[in-house]
Amino acid sequence: MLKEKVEKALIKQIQIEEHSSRIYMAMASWCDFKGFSGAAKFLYQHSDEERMHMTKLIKYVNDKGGHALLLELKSPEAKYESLLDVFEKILKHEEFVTESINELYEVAFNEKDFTTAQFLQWYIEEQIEEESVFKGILDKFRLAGNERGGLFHLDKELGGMGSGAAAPAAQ
Ligand code: OFO
Repeated sequence: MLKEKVEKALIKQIQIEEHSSRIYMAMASWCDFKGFSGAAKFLYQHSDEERMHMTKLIKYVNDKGGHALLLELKSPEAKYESLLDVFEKILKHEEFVTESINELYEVAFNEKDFTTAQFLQWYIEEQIEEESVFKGILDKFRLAGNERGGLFHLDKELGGMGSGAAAPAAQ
């Protein structure tokens, strides 16, 4: 049985993962609208992955005797200055998610819930991988500069990339 404090912290993380999925969906939609079809494809896929992260947490909470509730979500931002702006915001958001996973891990550990701490290892590794993928993409932006041709190739490359993380088994 999950301790109340741990259950509450897991539910907050469910909200964050669901919100991440919506943020990336909104970004994918903006890219699609602006004609960045490669980036749109990459971000639609990334949105699906965040949804899987949410589902994995929901199933875990319910399996452990808790009740995984879905909390209210804010509307994601709908307009971006540029494709670079989109990817800078993604990295910032992922850094926020990493912090939140670390805090959740701390709650589980302090409550001596080592099963949950173990479960969260997957998310810790996932965040390392995602931050590295998005830092790599921002490096490519720097190399491409502001030229139209560079941006065109970058968009094409994004369309051929997986979004960086293997989809988790939704237990
Ligand atoms: Fe859920 O992995 Fe990023 O945010």
